[in-house]
Amino acid sequence: MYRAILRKCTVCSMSFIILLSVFADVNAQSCKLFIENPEFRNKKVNLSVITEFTTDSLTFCALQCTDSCTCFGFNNITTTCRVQRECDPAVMTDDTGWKYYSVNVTSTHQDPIHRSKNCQEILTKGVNVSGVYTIFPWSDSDPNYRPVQVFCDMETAGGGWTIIQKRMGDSTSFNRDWNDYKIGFGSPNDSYWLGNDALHQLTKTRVALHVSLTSLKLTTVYAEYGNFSIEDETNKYKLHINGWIAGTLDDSISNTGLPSYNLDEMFFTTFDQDNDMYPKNCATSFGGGWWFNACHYAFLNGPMNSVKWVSPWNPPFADGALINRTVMMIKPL
Ligand SMILES: [Ca+2]
Repeated sequence: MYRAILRKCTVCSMSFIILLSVFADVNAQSCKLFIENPEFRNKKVNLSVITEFTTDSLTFCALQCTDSCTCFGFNNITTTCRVQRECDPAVMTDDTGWKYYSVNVTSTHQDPIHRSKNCQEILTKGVNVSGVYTIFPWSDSDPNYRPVQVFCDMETAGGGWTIIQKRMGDSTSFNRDWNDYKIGFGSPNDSYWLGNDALHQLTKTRVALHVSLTSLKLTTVYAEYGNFSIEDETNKYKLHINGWIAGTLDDSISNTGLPSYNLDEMFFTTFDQDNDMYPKNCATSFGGGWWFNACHYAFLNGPMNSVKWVSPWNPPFADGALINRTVMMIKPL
């Protein structure tokens, strides 16, 4: 189905300042490309507004431009989206932060964001704003081919990071079954797990892993590893991780000093599939899927805002009730 959608997409050019192409209207099997109108910068158009709402995602805003919409405005200061029937410069007023995008119907070249395999590719195509983007981890000849929505961090340590795990509060449970972890769950705008199948695909070539934890006092600490990969489902998404290369956190995952807590070479375990080295099931005992040994000193998927979240990253975090947010992200080396 997705391949059919792609072929219906307009082939696009990169003539102006920014291109934003989205899988708008997946159900309607169409694809739109938008071009920014520089003359509308820091202006707000005051007629023909279909809807206005708050969002921090430019992509999500673009997705709302369907049917009678020919242009939309996005204000990254007030995080406001305006979907409009038309954008008439005769009725605009000064208002800081707005950019306007129009549907492009005349372009002839390949759109740059489409078909990007990961956030690093999107960055190298000149898009350097953090946010939600669509990536294509699989080639279009692969039977698993599908677009995947991710949050790209374009700022930390040079940018180009594809976020594979993000936790922003307790709205999304991470105590999920095998299939949920296989496919992925949650929302890239909020908390999510990318999905183990996509993670396998994205780590077939060498990537770095950047893990960060933010405390309740909003202090962020991190660890970075130079080798991170996940095998496929046949091999139970076996983890390979080593090569701590930087960070304000010590290595609590690959070489902890306690062999039964080292997670390198471990299989993935969920409450409904026990592949760990513990007589019981670590995922059941600790409340989330992970590459447990027997069991762990590092576990990013525990029950948020709870003392039941044991050793998110120990030391210094022996207790998950101290954690405000977490991020795991990868980038090709
Ligand atoms: Ca077990």
